[in-house]
Amino acid sequence: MIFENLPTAPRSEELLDKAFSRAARAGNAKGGLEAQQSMLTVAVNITSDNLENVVTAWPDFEYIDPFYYELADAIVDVDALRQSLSEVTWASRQIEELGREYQSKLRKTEPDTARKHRKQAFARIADIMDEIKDDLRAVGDARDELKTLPDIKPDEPAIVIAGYPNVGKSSFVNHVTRASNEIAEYPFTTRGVQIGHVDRDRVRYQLIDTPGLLDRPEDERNDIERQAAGAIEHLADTILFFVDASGDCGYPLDVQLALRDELADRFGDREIPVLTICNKSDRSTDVEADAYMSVTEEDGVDDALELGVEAVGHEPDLPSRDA
Ligand SMILES: Nc1nc2c(ncn2[C@@H]2O[C@H](COP(=O)(O)OP(=O)(O)O)[C@@H](O)[C@H]2O)c(=O)[nH]1
Ligand SMILES: [Mg+2]
Repeated sequence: MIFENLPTAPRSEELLDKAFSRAARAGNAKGGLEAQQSMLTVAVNITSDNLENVVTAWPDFEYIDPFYYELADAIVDVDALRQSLSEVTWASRQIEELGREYQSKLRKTEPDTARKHRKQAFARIADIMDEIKDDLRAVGDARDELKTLPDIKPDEPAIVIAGYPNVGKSSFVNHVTRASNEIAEYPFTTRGVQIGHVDRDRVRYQLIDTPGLLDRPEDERNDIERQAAGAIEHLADTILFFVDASGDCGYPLDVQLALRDELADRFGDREIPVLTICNKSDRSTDVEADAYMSVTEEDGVDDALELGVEAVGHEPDLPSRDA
């Protein structure tokens, strides 16, 4: 996952403390003018390098998969984040430039004057660090939040499981993926997202159960959920819409079918098939569906999965053995 390995962003004060204490040590090792010069070099390098590293660790939002972009944007304000990142870049360059300016002032001066210049340079570095204090904090917070995104791979074919609560979505994902199942938690739903994997003809398919996203009508979702559901549109290759014709799940069948039609409209525009899977066939099959199954009775489950896999219509681009 692209946000998984982002390093923590240092706080302004923290980075400044580190830079100045290393600078003091470097100064102690020498004397006179040279001490001032190496103090300046160390303080400039530590601050500007660390700031630069904060920024380069991030992927370029221009080029990331739209799925990740929208998902990230559901959790943090990506525009604001990019602005903060560019402020940090600005600060890094500003400090480098300041370093060059003061190094030339330190050339051929009395140690006392050099010391004054060096102190002035440190004060200006501290000012710059203070100016981007909030940006560094925002970048650090964004990193902490995005790090927890589940390991969904936009380039692997994805079968998204939708349907009202209690229709058997999790039971299905658990059943067909068994031990390979992982539970990840989206920050915008406390219920956890389950991602399972199945392999067919050397292609790995992701099965994604999305509680809170595709389990109720659009107008009942909050902004974050709506945006996250939008991200799913970039991801899904097929939607398996589960219905419980018995209504045991707590939602009447017509209400369930209305949600299915809403999704079919929306995903149909993107040519993503929405298949109706009647689960709990041990209770009722009284609905027109593409497949009937009972997860608990282990009846028809593999056929339903196979239907989803076929609907993906994925052209397997197998990794070349010579590569
Ligand atoms: N009778 C019956 N119950 C089922 C079937 N599949 C799941 N359930 C039950 O329905 C309930 C809700 O299942 P769950 O997988 O949590 O639904 P989800 O909310 O859609 O993820 C659980 O008690 C399951 O044991 C089935 O095929 N038949
Ligand atoms: Mg569930």
